Amino acid sequence: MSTTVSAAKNRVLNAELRDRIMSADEAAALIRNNDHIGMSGFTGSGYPKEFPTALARRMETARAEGDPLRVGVFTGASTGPELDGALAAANGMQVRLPYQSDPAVRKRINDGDMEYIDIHLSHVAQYMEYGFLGKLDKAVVEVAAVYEDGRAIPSTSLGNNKSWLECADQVILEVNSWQSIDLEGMHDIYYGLEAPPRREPIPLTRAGQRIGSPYLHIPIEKVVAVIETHSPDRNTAFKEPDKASKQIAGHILEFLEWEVKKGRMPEDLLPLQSGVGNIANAVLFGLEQGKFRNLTAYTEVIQDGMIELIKSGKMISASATSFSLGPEMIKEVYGDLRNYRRSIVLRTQDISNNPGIIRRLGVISMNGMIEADIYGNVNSTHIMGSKIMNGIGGSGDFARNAYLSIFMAPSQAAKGTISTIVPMVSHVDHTEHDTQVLVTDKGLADLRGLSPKQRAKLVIENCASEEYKPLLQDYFDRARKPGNGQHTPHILNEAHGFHERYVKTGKMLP
Ligand code: 0RQ
Repeated sequence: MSTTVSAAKNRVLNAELRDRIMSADEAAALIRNNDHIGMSGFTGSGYPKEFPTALARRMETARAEGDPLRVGVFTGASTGPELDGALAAANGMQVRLPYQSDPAVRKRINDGDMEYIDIHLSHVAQYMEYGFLGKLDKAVVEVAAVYEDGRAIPSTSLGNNKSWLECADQVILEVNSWQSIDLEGMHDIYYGLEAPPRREPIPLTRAGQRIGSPYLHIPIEKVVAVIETHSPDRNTAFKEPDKASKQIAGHILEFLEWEVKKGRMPEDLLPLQSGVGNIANAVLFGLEQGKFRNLTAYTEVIQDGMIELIKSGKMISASATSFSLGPEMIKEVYGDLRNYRRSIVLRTQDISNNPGIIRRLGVISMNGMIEADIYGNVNSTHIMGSKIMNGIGGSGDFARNAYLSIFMAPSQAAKGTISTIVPMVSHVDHTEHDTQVLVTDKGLADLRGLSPKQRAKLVIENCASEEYKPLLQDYFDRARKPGNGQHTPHILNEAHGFHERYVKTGKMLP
């Protein structure tokens, strides 16, 4: 490379791209009704900030003029308020995939204002490439800088950016000077993933290994707009772990120690995957205080708890597709990326969440859940069977393929009006076949090698809260009455009785 970005005055070193610099409003004017747009962004990191806000403004104006402008928005995962929040407020999304966690988007979906396609994160790129998602009209991707030869230093998440750039008809770049150029060298973008039957094995055998390029290749000829921005990533702060989260973390740590003692895992464990949410973060903080050393992570997001593990030297390498840090941790980590890029590698999400690699590495997967049933089926996504919470995200990529798959939740939700252990889940994301360990604040149930009835006994005994235990036991006892199927006993007209009662009375207890 001839000029380094640090030596240059600006972040757009390619002359052709410099000629295409324009305002976010001018770029938003290039969007047509019904366009499908692939945007960067994974949690509150690396998403375009000025373009979607300008697009939302244009949508409001278009509506006032009776000329609707609505688009399909595809991303890596959830994003920030300037993207999901702004477009939902303008009711400007016809369809959204593959994951969201914004309250305004959630409301639009649950009110029926827009469609939501909730798919495994590892599937998105191939769905796009094979044409199942229709045509991709635009890619809108945030990068930290672009060199004269079209190589870009990616931003703080990679998600599906490589696929959006390859599949879209036209590309809009946000070049964000708020992002540190010390991100250069942190990413690993694998350009060797061909479609079957040409697909060769991905040559990745260690969590922290680099197998690709640190740069995204920008197709200069497709770029129709470059927007220069200086806007921060936005993630909400993690809550201090509460009592239930600490208890869950304690049960998991004790269990992992037991697995090591039994010789089923090495002393430095296996690569960790930790899901979204406060409980997952609490487990990472628990590991920081525990005795395990030389830990690695093969996961989706680098959270605060993982940074603490790296800082204390307990974690030696972490692979993910995105940072997902609270505001204080953002300041600390983004200010010291030269140091962190020695132990952190960011990949595209078809590699960070690749089922084959997860199985190969033997990942320990830990994900939050909404509810589980007595047989081990898990609902990660729906409230009372029909309202979406966030989405399946990467939980399925990891849970089915992990060496050890753990699901966790407090035993009660919504001030005790809800039991998270129920007779039959109101929606299934992870089947009983994929759930190996269930954990609540009450305890842990190791379901490996057990039949459905044996699992139910253990789940009721170890995971249910005291208030709901007798109700679950009574259901299970009556379900086993002669004449009922004795493999996975259920009383069909009562299986969702807890949920029905909650919908009618506001509590699952009679
Ligand atoms: O509601 O926010 O109004 O207080 O759900 O619950 O206990 O704070 O749990 O933040 O860990 O999130 C499953 C949603 C858990 C998350 C889920 C209510 C509860 C509260 C949140 P409030 P908590 P967490 C890879 C992994 C799917 C994606 C995934 C998730 C709110 O973990 O989205 O795993 N997982 N990705 O009160 C009704 C119940 C409830 C309930 C909890 N049974 N019924 N409401 N709540 N249980 C990473 C990525 O993919 C990026």
